[in-house]
Amino acid sequence: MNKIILAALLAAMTTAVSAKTYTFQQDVDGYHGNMDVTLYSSEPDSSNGYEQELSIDASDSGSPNHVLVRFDELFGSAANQIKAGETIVSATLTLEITSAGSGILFHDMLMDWDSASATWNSFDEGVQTDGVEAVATPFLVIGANNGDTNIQEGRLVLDFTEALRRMQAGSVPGYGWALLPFMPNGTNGVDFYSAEGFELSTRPLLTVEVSAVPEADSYALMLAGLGLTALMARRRRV
Ligand SMILES: [Ca+2]
Ligand SMILES: [Ca+2]
Ligand SMILES: [Ca+2]
Repeated sequence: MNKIILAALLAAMTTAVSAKTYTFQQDVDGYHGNMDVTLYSSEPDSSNGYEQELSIDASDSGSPNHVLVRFDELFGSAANQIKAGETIVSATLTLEITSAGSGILFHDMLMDWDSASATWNSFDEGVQTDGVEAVATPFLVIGANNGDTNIQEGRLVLDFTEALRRMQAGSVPGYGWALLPFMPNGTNGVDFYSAEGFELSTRPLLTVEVSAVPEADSYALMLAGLGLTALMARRRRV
């Protein structure tokens, strides 16, 4: 193959790969797929999906709290959805922490749930990391197993690149994440604004950067162009 043509083709392909950033935040730009709820062992049958803040705590006045968070409708063909064939370059989850505290262990959920009905008892003593309700190993751990202020108030940005890649690959069912306290000493609760946070800008924010590769037909078009160029080059030589 002619080296100049090859260089031109590679340049065209490189230009065609473009970066794009999607953001998902409840009720912002038409997105409504974020759900979250605190499961209180102290109120085992009450559903609290409407609350403006969520709380992860090993001992909230003696009783643990678990939190569930999920983002649905991330993948699809709509303008503000991650398309098939787009490669996830990076992803972050931003939380607005309202009560500093011990820490959080993040686990992929394996059991389906809804924020309108999930309770401590509907999950049978909250969420177990048993490979049935949630994946055993946390994919992200922040803070420490003590009652200190390890997580500060304010904006917390977490690397969720692999979490989003697992969702896109379908290696997790897409039921979001369990946010669990360190047991038994994570007694300083970490609170943050929920999908119902009064100010939209304080709600959980998922930011996903992708690189978009050209569709198969645009490659075909480029190859057809290349073939034509090669043919013309050969004719000129005769
Ligand atoms: Ca909620
Ligand atoms: Ca359970
Ligand atoms: Ca606290």
